[in-house]
Amino acid sequence: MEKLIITAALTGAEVSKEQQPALPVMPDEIAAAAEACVRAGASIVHLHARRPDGTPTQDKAVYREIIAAIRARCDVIIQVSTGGAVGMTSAERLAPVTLAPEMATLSMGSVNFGSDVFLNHPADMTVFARTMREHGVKPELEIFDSGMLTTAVRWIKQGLLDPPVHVDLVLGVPGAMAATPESLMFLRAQLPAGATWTVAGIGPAQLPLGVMAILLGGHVRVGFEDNIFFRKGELAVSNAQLVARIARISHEMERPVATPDEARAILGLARRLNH
Ligand code: KMH
Ligand code: ZN
Repeated sequence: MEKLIITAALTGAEVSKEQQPALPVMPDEIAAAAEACVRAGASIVHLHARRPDGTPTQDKAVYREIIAAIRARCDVIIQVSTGGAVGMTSAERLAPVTLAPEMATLSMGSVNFGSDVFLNHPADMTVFARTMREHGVKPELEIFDSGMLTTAVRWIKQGLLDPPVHVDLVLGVPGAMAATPESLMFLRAQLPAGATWTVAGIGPAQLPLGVMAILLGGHVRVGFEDNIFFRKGELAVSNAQLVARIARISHEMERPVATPDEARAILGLARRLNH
């Protein structure tokens, strides 16, 4: 089994400092959190930007500042969000891809998202995929429901995505696929040939689905974007605390954790000279 890639989803677009006082929001906070997560075993950081007042933004200048601050502190695979926040335009969402990070997310369809709708029109999605290809950015395909995986398989056949793809199975968003072992097994059975995959369990599902992924040969995403608690009723003290627990469990299961360079090799990323 290949080494475990841990992604730290540090900030997200929805969680507030009121809900999680340790949420990193400003570029230097995000960079410090990224470094702590790398020390704990993360090899990818999934980034969302915020304005100083905490509201989400896809402003390229803010992403540039965050990425520079992270690179000044540590080596890690930078993955920017193109999901942004519900209601943003597709042009806004796409902006950080033009900074040519190593990876970016690509949502593979529309879905109810709590009391909102997370819209991903196929025409916009194809522009996202094409732009990532043009900038040498590897997409991580965000799969919130099973039809999105079917779309991914179709898009590979149509030449819109380059195999082998990397997939993130996001389970437990209210309105999308449930965070159950059965959901995970069902999706895993339909992965495109050669795909690498990670699991992002939402809320209390983060730990059990992460443990399943360790056992099944998948990879794991943790962090405040998806879950702010360490255990029931107890807030996590940091993103790194959540990373460290997954790394610890993986080590106990005799599955070593990948360094950023090892994760690059697993994901087929060419190391960039400016890292
Ligand atoms: N904030 C969600 C609406 C992504 O980063 O690509 C979408 C999201 C997915 O967070
Ligand atoms: Zn995200």
